[in-house]
Amino acid sequence: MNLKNGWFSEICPMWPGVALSLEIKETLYSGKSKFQQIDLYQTRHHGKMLVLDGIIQLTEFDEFTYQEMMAHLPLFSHPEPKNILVIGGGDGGVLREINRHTQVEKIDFCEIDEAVIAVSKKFLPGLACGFDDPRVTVHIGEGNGFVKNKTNAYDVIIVDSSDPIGPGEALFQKSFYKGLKNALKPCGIIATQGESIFMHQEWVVTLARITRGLFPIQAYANICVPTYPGGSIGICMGSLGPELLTPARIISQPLQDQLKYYTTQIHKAAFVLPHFAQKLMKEA
Ligand code: SPM
Repeated sequence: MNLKNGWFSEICPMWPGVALSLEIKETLYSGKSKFQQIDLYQTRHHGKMLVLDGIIQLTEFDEFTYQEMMAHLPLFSHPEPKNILVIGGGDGGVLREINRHTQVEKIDFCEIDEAVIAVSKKFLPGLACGFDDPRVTVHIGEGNGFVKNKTNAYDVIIVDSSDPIGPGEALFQKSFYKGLKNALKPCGIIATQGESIFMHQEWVVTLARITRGLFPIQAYANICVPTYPGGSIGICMGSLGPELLTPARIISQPLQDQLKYYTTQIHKAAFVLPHFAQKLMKEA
């Protein structure tokens, strides 16, 4: 049980010996879907918090950092992103960010667990606000199977997965990445949840190896997320054409005014890694 004396503690074998605890005011929802345990808490100091199988997916306090970077890094790296696929991220936060791009024409959104979408629509309207955009088509099902049937279809694919335990596991396999590559148009870009350079070096290396084996351009970007273990998480990116380290397009002022984290400078800075992480990437 990770709820005790009014505190939620995130305890997971993927980051042994450390637990992030947040003070809880109220449990707003707790239920088991076909795939996982879903809990939605009102915390005392970090807004609402979505937890899947005991692992923090987001808090309203800092969700913008992850959602903005997962969406805007790949979209601004691409010169003309029109067709987008999102796998996972049933809370809708990444979708909210993609929808801000007016040149995007079509978004396929594939989520395995429709209960996550339903709970998010009910309790996190600030995140799950983009599902009704006419450009969005929601597909309920497994991401791996979905991409297998797609060829030459997308400019950008974003995989907003949970960790590689439970329903997210299949999204960390080489066969899945092969499917992503095949589903991309010739100059396409992928961005996937890339785990933490502090807490999950094996996964960071595994993903770097997989993407390097498949894509001519590969990079890892680091994002600050105070409520994820170690305080940061990465984005593993692969490109069939466009450079990733500097944006292909400069953000307009009206769009910049809507954002809290992403800027052109942050885009470039996210790829500048500490020395140990640079070495890790070199060895990968
Ligand atoms: N749209 C937000 C969904 C979050 N998806 C990523 C969640 C990762 C949770 N674990 C972070 C711990 C680092 N392994």
